[in-house]
Parts: sequence; structure tokens; C-alpha cells
Amino acid sequence: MTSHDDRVRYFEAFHRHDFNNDGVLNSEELMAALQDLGRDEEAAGTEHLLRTYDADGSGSISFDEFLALMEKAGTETSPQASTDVWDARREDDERTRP
Ligand SMILES: [Ca+2]
Repeated sequence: MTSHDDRVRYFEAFHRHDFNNDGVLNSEELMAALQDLGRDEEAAGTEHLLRTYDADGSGSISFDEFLALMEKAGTETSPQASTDVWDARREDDERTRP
């Protein structure tokens, strides 16, 4: 559940980084907004989030989509973390090799 305070924070970050004032965030604006909220996303990670949460396929994130993103992705592991899991698995494979 997103608290009222979180919603206010997301709302402010969303609008502060809507640089061209079109009411939605493109990938650049989304990356800046996420950084403002303490999520340091690479450009590739931001593109991934944008594609995942762009419910209407507009290529940009509306505030509703941004809320869904922060509610779900805020607690999810980032793509970087899944790379770490892959590396750990690969090390295991090497260790079990004769
Ligand atoms: Ca915009």
C-alpha cells in the first residue's frame, strides 16, 4: 500500500521532472524522477521499467502508470540484481566442474 505521504512525494517528483509539461514522462524524464526518489536507474533499466509499466503503450508514463511503477518496482529487485544472481550461478557451475 502506498501511503498518502508517498503519493505526495511521487506526485511532486512526477511533475518536477515533466520538463516539457506534456503531463507524461518520457524515458529521460522518468530516469530523472526515479533518481529524485532514490532509485538510481541506468538508462537501460529505465527503458525496461517504461516498457513494463506503459499500460496504454504510449511510449511514456502517465501519473497513474508512475504510481503503479513505484508501488511495484519500489520493492522489486532491479535488473542489476538479477545479473548478480546469474553471476553467482555461473560461479557455482564452475565450482562443480571437474
Ligand atoms: Ca513530459
